[in-house]
Amino acid sequence: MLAIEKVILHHLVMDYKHPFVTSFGRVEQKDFYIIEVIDQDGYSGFGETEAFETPWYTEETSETNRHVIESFLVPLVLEEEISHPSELAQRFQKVRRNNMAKAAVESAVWDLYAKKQNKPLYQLIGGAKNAIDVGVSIGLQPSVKQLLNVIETKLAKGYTRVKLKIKPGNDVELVRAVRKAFPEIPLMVDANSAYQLSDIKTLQQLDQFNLQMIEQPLANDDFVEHASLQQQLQTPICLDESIHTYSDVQTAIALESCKIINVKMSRVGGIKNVQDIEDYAAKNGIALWCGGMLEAGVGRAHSLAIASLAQFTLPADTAASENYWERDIIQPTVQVKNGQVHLPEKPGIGYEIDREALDYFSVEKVVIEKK
Ligand code: OSB
Ligand code: MG
Repeated sequence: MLAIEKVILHHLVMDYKHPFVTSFGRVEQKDFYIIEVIDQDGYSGFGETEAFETPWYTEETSETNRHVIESFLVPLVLEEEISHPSELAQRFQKVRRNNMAKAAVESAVWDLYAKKQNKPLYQLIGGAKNAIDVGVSIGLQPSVKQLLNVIETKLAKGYTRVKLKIKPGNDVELVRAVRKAFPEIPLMVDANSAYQLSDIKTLQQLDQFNLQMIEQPLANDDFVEHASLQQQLQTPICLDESIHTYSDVQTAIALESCKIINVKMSRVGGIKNVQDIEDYAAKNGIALWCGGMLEAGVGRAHSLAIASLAQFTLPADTAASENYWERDIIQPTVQVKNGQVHLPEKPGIGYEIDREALDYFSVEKVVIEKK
């Protein structure tokens, strides 16, 4: 039994080394919370809020995460003991949506539980491998020349697949230039919902570039239109923003809206929901892979754990710490060698929290104790 006695919200602000630009906007810093859950025996588990400061990617923001966690989720965690972290998804169901808030707390409890079991989290959740193939997601660049340079640097670091962000006006010719410079690399594109079905002529032109997939071309609730687009495209469609729940996965598979799903632990509300989705995807032969939220080290460690599940067969967007940060908040930091991250074998997320770094980036600390 876990009896959580105290929850600390470490409010941090960290600057990215480089701004990350997508079709929906630009991210320059991460203003977020590390959730620390502490139990009666003094063990700590850690989770990370992954919403951005603006609601362009999903409806959640860092501030809504804090509100929902502080006012609703922490009381639900403190009110009753927990026999297993997989119970929390059910306990949190009375709070509608707010998946990123739920995931931050739920994943912290999984870390705590795994530490008490003295097991690496990836093993506890049934991970099937201890080395993760890693690709890199590259934001929109000011020019094609700069983009080609960035790709060159990333390939030199060993990443096994390159993902390009696209948007209307920065698509066919951009991908053509990249393909010309790098004819053989595993390549994919991500539109972050920037297109409509009426843009089909443009999207069909991407079929000539041998892309692994095109991620989220249409709006986040366009299951029917994605299905129609997929019928008229050779390139597999991968859904990202559309998938928030198990039933979204059922809908996407039933309608044939995609062939591949990008799973983010935070977007689907935690690790238990990832396990359920993985189970369903395996039964239905849908390939999964682990996406990224430009997380700091704690969220990234959780992402890497889910990327170890058997149905996650394509390279993850879990680049190394140094891809984002001058200084990360875990020790060791995430390293990519020969295109892979080797999962740490220590208990829980397997990376230590760098308490000095946590203090360095901290702007506020909210402590909530069991009454
Ligand atoms: O669509 O996967 C996405 C970054 C911010 C918001 C959405 C997305 C992304 C990425 C980067 O593609 C993934 C990463 O490097 O963490
Ligand atoms: Mg995406």
